[in-house]
Amino acid sequence: MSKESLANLMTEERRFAPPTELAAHANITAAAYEAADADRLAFWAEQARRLSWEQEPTQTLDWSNPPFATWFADGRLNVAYNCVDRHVEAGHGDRVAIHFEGEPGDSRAITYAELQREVSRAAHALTELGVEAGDRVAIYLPMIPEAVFAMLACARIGAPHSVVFGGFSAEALATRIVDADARVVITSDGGWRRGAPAALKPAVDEALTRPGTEAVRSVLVVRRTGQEVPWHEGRDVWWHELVDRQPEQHTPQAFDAEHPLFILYTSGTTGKPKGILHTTGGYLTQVAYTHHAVFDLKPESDVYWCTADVGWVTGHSYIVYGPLANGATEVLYEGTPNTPHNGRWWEIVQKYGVTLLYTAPTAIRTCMKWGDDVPAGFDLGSLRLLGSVGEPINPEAWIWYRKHIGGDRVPVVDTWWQTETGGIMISPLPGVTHAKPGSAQVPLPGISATVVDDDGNEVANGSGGYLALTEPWPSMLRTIWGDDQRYLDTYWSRFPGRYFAGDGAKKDADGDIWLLGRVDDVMLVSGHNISTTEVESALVSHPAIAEAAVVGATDPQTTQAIVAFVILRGGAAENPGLVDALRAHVAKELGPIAKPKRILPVDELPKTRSGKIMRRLLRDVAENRELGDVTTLTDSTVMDLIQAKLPTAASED
Ligand code: 6R9
Repeated sequence: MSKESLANLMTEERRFAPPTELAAHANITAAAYEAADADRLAFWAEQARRLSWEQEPTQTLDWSNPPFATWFADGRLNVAYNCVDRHVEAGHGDRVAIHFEGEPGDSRAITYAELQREVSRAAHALTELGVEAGDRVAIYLPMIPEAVFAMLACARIGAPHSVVFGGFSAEALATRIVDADARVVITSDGGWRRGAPAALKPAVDEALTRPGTEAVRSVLVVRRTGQEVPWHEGRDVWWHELVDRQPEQHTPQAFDAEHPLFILYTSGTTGKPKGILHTTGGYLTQVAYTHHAVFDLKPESDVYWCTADVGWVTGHSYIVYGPLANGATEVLYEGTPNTPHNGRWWEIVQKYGVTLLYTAPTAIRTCMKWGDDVPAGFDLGSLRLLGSVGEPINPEAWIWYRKHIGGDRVPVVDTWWQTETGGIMISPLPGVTHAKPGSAQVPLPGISATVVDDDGNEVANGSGGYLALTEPWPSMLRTIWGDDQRYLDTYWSRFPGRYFAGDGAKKDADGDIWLLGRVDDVMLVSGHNISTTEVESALVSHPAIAEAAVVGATDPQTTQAIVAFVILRGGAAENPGLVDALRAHVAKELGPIAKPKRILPVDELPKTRSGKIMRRLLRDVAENRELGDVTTLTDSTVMDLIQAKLPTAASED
């Protein structure tokens, strides 16, 4: 039996140097690593000066009561002032903050001066509804500008927001409203999705019939689609009636650096969702710094676009707080990538001259499936940097992204982080790092991470194990809302003194970090712990495969057997020899131990709204079990299609 916590099977030889031009003018050079290594806390104290404080902090980290940290605790600031007003005061009121692109093709350019007026009015409106500092506000909106206004208005008055994905059900919304004890819900009649209005307000009405939601006094409703909405007199208020009549000026009040900014729920594998709590000073410092460093943002000339939903942490940190704190001009898009055609995203890049694009591997692999000719039909010459987040990006998808979207000239940065970490933790720096396809590579300056084995010992280069964060960081979660014990148990008890991220990882021969998927998904095959990521990457490196998901299914001979679900690339045909060819290909790439026992071509894979593959459900299918909880699935019909494929599944020994 192998004692390895996680096998290291894949090697990658390709390297990409930073483009000379980018490196010559990069926001961050290798000196940042040296500065942070010399004095980590002084480094972060320096980054905190990127913000405007009403009272500059003299304290940096207080770690006297681990794992409960405070950062910059005696500083006072207003987050909305930092993201909006200070740019107007600096003379950038005419700069576009947000280029909004609606799914039906409507658009709106919002300057920083307008953003200031919108946020100010919304802040007054919330105050009129009785919201005070510390009260929680639930936000359940599509990707429209009011989502950003609402979040910043909450921040402005010190009312922590809890944004709930517009795609979540009334049940999920109710659970989150109850847990956070929200006082106000901000929603809309609906949003545009795949060419049609999709209602949101009825889900709020239903959620508010559930016990425990009685504290909700008001529902503020944005009119987006114009569809019919059920109305509760005395509780429901139209945004355009209440907000639009408020004064345009609002004086932001400073709050303590540890004042709560938001709660964001992560589903977790079991039990009730965890309310991840983030506070203000440390969070804003790290998201502003990392956005500046990793995306090399030049606010005067760049057009930045993060395709995430605001209901996901990526939307919080890299649509709202990081970019706006840095005075960026950014795109906000309401709809899906294939409405009305598969090239919609590339049309948007061309229209706005997007220079920095941040998206998820799931989207990249979907574009691979649609075919190279789709992006080739647009001028993507404005792009100068591409980012990836959310899942491991398979080397082949990384290469495709660089080549077909980035014209084989722009750097790709693979950024690892979590809702819990608040900001990016492990990522190349575009002007410094020699990039390796598929690897997030190194902790950012000021961040300490490593890979450990079952006993908590750091693994040698070339070995796999568990990702652990070894020092506190400014944008770390402060606790799980209302459940300090769960915070301790979930993150800090597996390796005492260190944060356990729940991800498998390895260090390659150079010491670079590769993320290998959630530890819950690791497969045990004949005594070897094999990561889903490596087998999936090997499958995706075959020219016929766009996307793959593998799971370990109980097997009498080998403990678990590898079962792979694959999506073919545009143009590739399902043929009788394909399954054999794929098995041989994986054996060649990773060794015979990693050869899938069964391979099933499918049309879609089950994913969460943030695009992560739900392997748990595929395991249920592979083991012929009834499906578990499907409520966080984007599209539940996907599972019916997969199950319908089963009888024809090829199975070899
Ligand atoms: C930002 C975000 C966190 C989990 C994380 C890991 C996976 C995110 C990744 C990545 C490999 C990357 N993950 N980025 N895995 N490489 N670059 O996604 O937050 O929704 O909380 O998910 O996502 O498994 O632990 P969240």
